[in-house]
Amino acid sequence: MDQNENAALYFVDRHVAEGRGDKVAFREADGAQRELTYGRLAEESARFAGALYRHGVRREERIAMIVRDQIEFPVVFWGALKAGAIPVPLNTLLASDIYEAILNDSRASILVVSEQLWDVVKPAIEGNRFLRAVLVIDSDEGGVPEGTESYTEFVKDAPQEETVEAYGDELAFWLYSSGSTGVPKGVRHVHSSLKATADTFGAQVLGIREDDVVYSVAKFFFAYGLGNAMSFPMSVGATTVIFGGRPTPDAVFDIMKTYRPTVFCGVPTLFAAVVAEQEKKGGKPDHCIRISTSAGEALPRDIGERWERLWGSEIVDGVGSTEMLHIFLSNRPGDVVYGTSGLPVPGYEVRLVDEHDEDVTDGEVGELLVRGPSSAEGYWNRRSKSQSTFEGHWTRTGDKYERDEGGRFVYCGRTDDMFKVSGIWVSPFEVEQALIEFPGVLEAAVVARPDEKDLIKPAAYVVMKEGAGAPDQQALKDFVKDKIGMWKYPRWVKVVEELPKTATGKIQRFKLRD
Ligand code: 3SK
Repeated sequence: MDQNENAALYFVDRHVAEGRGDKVAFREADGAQRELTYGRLAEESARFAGALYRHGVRREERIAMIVRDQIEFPVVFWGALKAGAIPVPLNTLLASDIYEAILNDSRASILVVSEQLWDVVKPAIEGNRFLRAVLVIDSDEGGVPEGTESYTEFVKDAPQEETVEAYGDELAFWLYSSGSTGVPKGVRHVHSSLKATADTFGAQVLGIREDDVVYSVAKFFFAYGLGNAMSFPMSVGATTVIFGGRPTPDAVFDIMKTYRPTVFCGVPTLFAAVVAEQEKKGGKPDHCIRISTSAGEALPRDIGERWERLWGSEIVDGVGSTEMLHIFLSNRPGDVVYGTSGLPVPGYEVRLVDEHDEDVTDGEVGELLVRGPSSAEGYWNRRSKSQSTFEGHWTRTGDKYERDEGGRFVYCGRTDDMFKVSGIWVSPFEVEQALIEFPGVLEAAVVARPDEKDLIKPAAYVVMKEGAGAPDQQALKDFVKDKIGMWKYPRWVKVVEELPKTATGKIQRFKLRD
């Protein structure tokens, strides 16, 4: 790809010119189980671009998408890019009031919604002054809610438009990030960033190939899912299996058996649940996965090791961010050290700095800063937050890390999750890792809490594996004490049904502190 071209030329149109028109790009594993070839994607996205023009949509107008993982997602996303409009995929699990805030913030003029999500979206658009059309992706049964238009009718008979010229540095799409603190910010990405992540993590870490079949439990609306399931496979003409439903362990086993993915992209909570389920069933899973990736939250060592024993292939754990579009620090296939986030991805540089912005030495904890070709242009309408996050070429991640003797990066927690006990820093992540090694514990989250003398101590929330009863509190505390040190053990342990998490699986510890 010319660094100065519309990303849709490289990711979509090129495949037809290179003879991959009949190859399946996307295969649905649920719903109507449709397939979309590269050729049809090129045509249908050009038709969506034509329908946008016919409707009077101009360049840079925002096209909000509240669209499940289904084949219309890539059609709308690439169609908007072809027209020079800005697709804004939104998390499909949000509440009405958050949709209302985001739709107003983005001033999107078109909204595309999956019909299954209409009930939660409806109240969000009632007072909206910016939307000129709401398109509901309808099934064959026909009939869309009052005040909306049928997506099928919107694109019907529209001319297929040529992909508009665009600069690599030109804005292409936005993603809304709620981070681990919950306030969504519009993160603005440029055309060249999609190829930058495909050329770095996609090609040089994952080694994505044309004959791969990818399944990502992280959905398209997420930066992690967008790379895994869209730009990486589309950079080489591979196939993606898409599943709109909730990725339960049973659904994942079924997809592995039926659709035979070779690349599996998960998050730690899901890996933990799938491993626990496989251990309960006994035997080995039926699959042909050659490599798996994990992100969203550091992967506990124990989960990585148990997975590898059962699946016979590695999980490459890494860290990325919505601001950097994908993973910039990662383990490498054949050189995985579980419990670490590995090394910088080729093309990216990282630094660890103290509170005075001085580089820390190996073994000391510092904030992780990253520099690389896919950083966002900034946040929409958040000047001060943009200035404090994007410092010239460097982007602040808000993650605390230390570099071990081997030069690998070890996650210590979010900047605002770390706390001191008896004057010594405690990483909630380290305590959580120790807790999940205790028999019966599936997941854990640790936060700071003042004791009766108003001194800060760790408090733990644990989710137990199915069928495991409540843990023996004293045994659990002693276990953590022995593993990681006297002062770090949780003084309080509460068993809960589930932990509050972002859509990528990051634990929202601030909700537990509240
Ligand atoms: O959280 C992560 O590690 C991540 C990875 C890739 C893309 C986006 C994110 C947030």
